[in-house]
Formats: sequence, C-alpha cells, structure tokens
Amino acid sequence: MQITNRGLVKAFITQHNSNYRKKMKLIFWIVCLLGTFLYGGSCLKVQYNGDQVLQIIPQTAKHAEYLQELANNWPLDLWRPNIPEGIQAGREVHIHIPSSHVNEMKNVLLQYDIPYSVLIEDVQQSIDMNMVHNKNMKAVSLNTYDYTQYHPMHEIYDWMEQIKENHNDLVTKLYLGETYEKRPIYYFRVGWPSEKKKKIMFIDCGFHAREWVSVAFCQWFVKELVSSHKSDAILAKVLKEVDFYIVPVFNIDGYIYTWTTERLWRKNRAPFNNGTCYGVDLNRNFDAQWCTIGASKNCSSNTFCGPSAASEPETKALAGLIERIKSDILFYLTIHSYGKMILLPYGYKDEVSKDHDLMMKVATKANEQMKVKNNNEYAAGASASVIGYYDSGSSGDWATDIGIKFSYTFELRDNGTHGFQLPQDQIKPTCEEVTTAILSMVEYVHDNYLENSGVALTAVWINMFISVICLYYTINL
Ligand code: 0X9
Ligand code: ZN
Ligand code: ZN
Repeated sequence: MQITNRGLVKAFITQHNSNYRKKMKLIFWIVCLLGTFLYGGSCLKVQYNGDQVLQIIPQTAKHAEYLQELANNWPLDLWRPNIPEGIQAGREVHIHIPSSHVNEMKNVLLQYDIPYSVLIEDVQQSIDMNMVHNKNMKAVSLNTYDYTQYHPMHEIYDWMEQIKENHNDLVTKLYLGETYEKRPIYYFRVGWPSEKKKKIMFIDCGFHAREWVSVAFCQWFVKELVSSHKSDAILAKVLKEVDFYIVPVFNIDGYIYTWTTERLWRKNRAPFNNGTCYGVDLNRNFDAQWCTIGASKNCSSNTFCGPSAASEPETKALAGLIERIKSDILFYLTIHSYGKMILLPYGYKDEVSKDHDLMMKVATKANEQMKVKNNNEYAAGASASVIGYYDSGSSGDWATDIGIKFSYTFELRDNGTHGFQLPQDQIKPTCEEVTTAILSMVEYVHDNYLENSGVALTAVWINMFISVICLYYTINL
C-alpha cells in the first residue's frame, strides 16, 4: 500500500534541474487536481497495486505461532481472523499483503512449509472491477435507484430522504445522532401506525466501513418492506404488530472514507495520539466485557477498542436508542461481511446464551428457506466457535447482555474469493437470500411471541383443566 503518484512524481522529476522540477511539480498537481474533480479523487487515494490476498492454512501449532508473529511485526492486514491471536492450526487464514512484502511472505511460507494459495491476485484490480458506478446521476430518483450497485454516501442520504417522502404512510425517518465528523446518522421506522405498543425488530448495517454489501443490504431490505408490504404474506401480517427499525449506514465517516481515500478502511475516523492513528472498531466499542479479549488497545490496530466502552459518538447514539426501547425489542440483527455466517452470542466466551437452543432452531429454519431460495446455506452457531476467534465489545453480545432475546450477527457473502470487494452482480442474490432468511426469522418470532402467545397461554390452562378432570375421574372410578 502506498499513496499513489508520490513515487511517480519523484522518479519523473529527479532527472531535471530544480527550476524545471518546480514547474513540473506544479503541472503535476494541476493535472492531478483536475483529475480529482473530473474522476473522483484519484491522486489522493491509497492504491493497492500488486497487493495480494493469500489463503494460508497453518498445519501445526508452530505454523500458527509463526504466522501470528508475522502478523504482529509486518504491515499485514488480517481479513480472517481479524486478530493475530485468532490464527490456529487447521483454520483458514486470509491475509492482505502489501506489494512490498508479497515475495518475502511467499518465501517465508515456502521455507516453513506452510501451504498457501493466492485468493486475490491483485487487490487494486479487484477493487477497480467493483467501481463501475453510474456517476452522472444528478438527483436520486426512487424509480431508477439501482439496488444492485454500491452507492456513495451522498446518494444514500438522498435515497433516505426520498424513501421518507414517498412512503410517509409506512415509513418515518428519524435522527439517531452524529458521527465523529459531525454527520447525521438516520434510521427508519417501518410499520403501520397502531394504537397498541408495537414490538421492534432492529437491524443495522455498515458497522465496518469496507463491508459494502452490508450497506447495500439495508437499502434492499427497506425497498422490500415498502414495495412488498401487501404482496408478501409474512410482511402483510407482521407489519401490523411489529415495527422494523433500520439503520442503513452506521459508520458513515468510515464508509465515506472507503469511497474517497482507502477502500479497505474498517473503523470510524476519530483521531488518536495527536493524529498519528485513526479509528475505533465500532464492533469492539460496546459495553460487553469491553476490550478484555480479541480487541486491541493500540489505536493503529484494526480492532482498536477505543479509550473506553462507548467512547465513540456513533456507539453512544446507537446504544442510547436501543437502551431506551429495549423492552420492546424482540430481535436485534447486525449485518456484516464476509464469511456466510449467522453468529449467535457469545464472542467473548465459549459459553452460549440462555436462549441458544431456541435461537439455533430459528437460524436453522432460516437456512432451510435460504436453501430453497438460492441453494445456499450460512454456517450458524455460537460466534467464537463458528468464526474461530474471540471478540469483546461487540453490539451483538451487548444486545444479549441487556436482555434482548434474539440477537444475531450476519456475515454475508462470500467465503473469501472476493472478500470485501464482492462483485456487484452478487448484490442481488445475496440480498435476496438474506431477506428470505430474515423474514423467516421474523415470522417465527412474530408467531410465537406476539399474537399467538395469548393463545398458547390459554392452551396451557385448558390442558391443565382437562388433566385435573381426568385425574379426578381416574381416582374416583
Ligand atoms: O469481528 C467482527 O467484528 C465481526 N466479523 S467482521 O469480519 N465483519 O469484522 C464478527 C463479530 C461477531 N461477534 C459476536 N457476535 N460476538
Ligand atoms: Zn453516483
Ligand atoms: Zn464487520
């Protein structure tokens, strides 16, 4: 990884005398700035030319230990697991390696006899293939909004406003709070107005900036809610008793940064140590065994937990809202990528939550529906065991700890072939299968914890009554 063009400028101008050099430098920057306005920030963007992503499977504990050491000492970007401690014998490891270290890395792997394969041949190329984006869209129009593309934040802001205006009977746009860089975070409440207090299904997207398909998913899901609320049998019955709360983009500063500057950025953009490093991992910043395991106290780490629990304005805003309405929340869902997983609590310990068996049953049903839909399945189970590393301070564990019954962390497609740069032609199938999965979960929760819960209770009483009568007759006859 290097900032583009710096080297190029240097190489170009060293051959000339200093007067000429100044002139060339000026011309370069003019061209560059022009380019920036016309094509969108090309000279300020971090480039990943020649960077590779390797898939490595350590065979022994020694291998794993050695890889951990490398991960700690070289400028490597761990994609899976995302902390060195998570590297274990027999478990797939995905590492993004800067071009400067690719050869050295491969030599070392050969030398230690650690098998590897190349997942992504050239990270920059894989990013560029994904950036086909219709740029001359002036204003967003709902009729032509393309849900099968990734959208920059300004378009998503426009989109949110339009959704609100076009569907004000069903949708309310609400203010959640402000990001570190003072941008507004909004969420939608989707559901029919009701006299009764409604239960809440809470979904958020875009915790991690580079996980673009997550952000695409929330937009897709909102579209589904507003366009299929009559035709979809589940939605038609559910929206009367349930409100969906949806945060389309949580880590807005980070998301924008992935569009303007560094495609593979993960955290928010808060500066630390006098601006020598940036960003808290928002999924390590919640008050759930905060920073005790699987998180880093070093601000340059991708899993930096922040100076304290809920230190970040984004975290405070989300946790604040959820705390206020938690007694009505039946279901908390946070959408990430990648890995094709449905993760249940906990991430900070090996134990499972008290509702684990029930939650597994619901996840299994969701998987059955996904299989019918796309012949696809996501690995479901307790977080640490499925994903293979511990984490603390995650929103999923926090939601469980404050008493929300169903709390799931989704990791969308894929399994690592494209990683965070999931091609746009996979947005549709991904969103469709996950929508199917979530609606199946929502239906279960609705049927068993809402309208029927009264019926279920009556059934128990009738049962008891009959039993007593039967007992009476058995004894007396
Ligand atoms: O490590 C994370 O924060 C999540 N994975 S990601 O690759 N999207 O960064 C997984 C968090 C799951 N943890 C719990 N449910 N506790
Ligand atoms: Zn655009
Ligand atoms: Zn994530």
